Amino acid sequence: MDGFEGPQGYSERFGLTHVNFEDANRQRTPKQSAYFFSGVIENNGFGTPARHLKEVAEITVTPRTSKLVASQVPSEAKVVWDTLSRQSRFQRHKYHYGTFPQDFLWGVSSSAYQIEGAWRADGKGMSIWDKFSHTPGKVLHNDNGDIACDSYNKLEIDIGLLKQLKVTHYRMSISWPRVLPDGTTNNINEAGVDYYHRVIDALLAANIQPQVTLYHWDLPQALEDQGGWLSDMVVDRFREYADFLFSRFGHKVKFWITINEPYIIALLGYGYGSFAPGNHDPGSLHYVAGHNVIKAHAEAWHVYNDKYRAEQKGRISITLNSDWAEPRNPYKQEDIDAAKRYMDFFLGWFANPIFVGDYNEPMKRIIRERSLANGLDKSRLPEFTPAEIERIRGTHDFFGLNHYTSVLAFMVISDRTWLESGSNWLKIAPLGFRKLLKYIKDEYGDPPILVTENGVSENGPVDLNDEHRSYFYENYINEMLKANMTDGANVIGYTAWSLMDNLEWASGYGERFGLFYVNHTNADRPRTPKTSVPFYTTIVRCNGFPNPADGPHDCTNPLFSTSGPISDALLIVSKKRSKKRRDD
Ligand code: GBH
Repeated sequence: MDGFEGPQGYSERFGLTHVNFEDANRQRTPKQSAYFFSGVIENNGFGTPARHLKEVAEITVTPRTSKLVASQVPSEAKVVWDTLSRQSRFQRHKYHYGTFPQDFLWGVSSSAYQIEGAWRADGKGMSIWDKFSHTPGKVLHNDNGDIACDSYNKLEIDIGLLKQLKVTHYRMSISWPRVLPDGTTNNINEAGVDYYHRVIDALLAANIQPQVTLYHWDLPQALEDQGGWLSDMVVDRFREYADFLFSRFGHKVKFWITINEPYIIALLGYGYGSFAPGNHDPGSLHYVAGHNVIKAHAEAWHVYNDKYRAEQKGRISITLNSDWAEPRNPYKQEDIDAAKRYMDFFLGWFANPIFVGDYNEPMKRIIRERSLANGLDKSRLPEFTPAEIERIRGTHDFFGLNHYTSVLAFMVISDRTWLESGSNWLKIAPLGFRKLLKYIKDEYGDPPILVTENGVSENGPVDLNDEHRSYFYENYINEMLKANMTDGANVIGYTAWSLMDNLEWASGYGERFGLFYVNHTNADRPRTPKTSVPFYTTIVRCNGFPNPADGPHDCTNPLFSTSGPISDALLIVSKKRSKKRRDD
């Protein structure tokens, strides 16, 4: 039991049994480990594996008996850290059998600039990414999207890929300057409009529903020349562009996403400058850009709501990206506070105005304090007027979510035991996905959540045997199943990033996220399935992970399916692979 620990006195507790030293009777309470240890003794070891696993799984975390510091986190969502982050390693890794609701949407995603190419074809205008990628030194190897995957000319082939995947949905984006070359409805490029009609028609003919993003980062350069997202003129231009798209495509498209990842648009485009348009001003201007992105989104939503919804009967929302912040020590209040702060400044920056109303309080307070301390006379974070707050609040039909990776708070680092990928920012950490989904449920009013991106990359030599991608999809999707079945998060669909290898923005063609490999040195840009294609397809066809114990399931393709969790052997292989990539 807990006892006197030499120079540490009673502050360090080694006991299987908790002792209350403030109580005259020194009351003893067994800790969870006591039950566990007695089980080991009773079984004289670990028994048969299956039996042991089941017993351990049934141990629930008992509340701590010692006093906890009162929470400084003003959020209901902290329950995610209080519960899920304190799960035992075993509970966390437990595989979950089951399938998703019958009407679950399975998809795969891409974006215009990353795949289309045809950068000057048929009257298309320039975008900020055309200009940025043609500026030497901005993109790795000076890669650009001039040809990309040449999807502009490979419609039939790409539809074939989607059929092969058996997805029900395809998330794609429309290039604004392809349909409106100068960004305004004064000049309509009908050839560009036709192209998207052909894409959408081909999808519908194949019984695949299009999920169309209006803006996936390729702003018309003509609008950037007038200030881009730093100027509020863009709000009106975006409203007109959205109105135009609904009028032309709304009878065919029932899923709209206004804007992809405002966080990246604002911070990387206008703060760090590592993405187009390359504006470097960390501290201030990204908040201005973000402010206009939020207003533009809200205007597009209102146009649809007021003018088109009744007739077209579609759904429209925004896609936000967010890491999950895991407290480095889930029993330490400081670390939980740091995790909450990370979430407020990342997901909350955009989720709060849209799902709750106005920027969140911690962001407002911290940025104001720092701005004043720096001698500014007002906060670097712009303010919404009360009318704007109301106009923006509630402009969502679902919560579009892009999620890839997690970080450890207090210090923002990743856990070094997490598997690596082809992108240095992306560590494979399925555990964060479930928690993020539960957090969104708790923090933002239990919205229907549509996962609009999730995936993993590789770099270096081509190897079509991408076990790390199958491992990633299996485990992230399994965590999503737990969020859905165990935590009650209302997840309505899942979209894998990406259909095929494509231009990974500032990383060029060097990081490959595709289910299909694209040879970018071959003029035909041939597409070849990686081994993850049948793997993902099996999950789609099975609508999750039916328990093999319930008997054989038609959905599992005998050639490629695994009958349960991917084996540890495979895990080791992909560890080796990432080490090899580092050595290369
Ligand atoms: C998504 O962003 C994008 O929507 C999609 O277009 C993209 O292909 C996909 O992810 C994969 O990256 O250059 O090292 O500074 C996810 C958020 C934003 C993560 C940019 C990587 C660049 C890191 N991404 N970030 S770095």
